[in-house]
Amino acid sequence: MIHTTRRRLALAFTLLAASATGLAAAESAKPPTPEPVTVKLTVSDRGYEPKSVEVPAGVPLRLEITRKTDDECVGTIQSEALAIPATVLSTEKPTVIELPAQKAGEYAFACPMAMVEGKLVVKPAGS
Ligand SMILES: [Cu+2]
Repeated sequence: MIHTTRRRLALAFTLLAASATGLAAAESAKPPTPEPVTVKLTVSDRGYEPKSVEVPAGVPLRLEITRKTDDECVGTIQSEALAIPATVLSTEKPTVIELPAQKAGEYAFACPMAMVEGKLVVKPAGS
């Protein structure tokens, strides 16, 4: 009797191990998440530099924004198109804003009063 129970347990463990292996295989078969593309921007009272940046579609983006102005409004960035809420930029070090992969198109960003404006031009992959 005990012997049978042990066998059943052993079988259960074997099945468990097999399904875990199957899961691991499915996991590694998934395409790797692409590395984010870093976009470096500077904002001063003259505006964003560069004013327009081309990035590839379908890869996460990492905005690194250096603030060179004490102006409170210009020192704040927001974008409805990119779903960036009003974000006060650091004057000490670049502010990093992570964005998910975007579809091809143009995405504007600006300070809250739109005194300075810039845009991301997202190009279809392979173009
Ligand atoms: Cu402004």
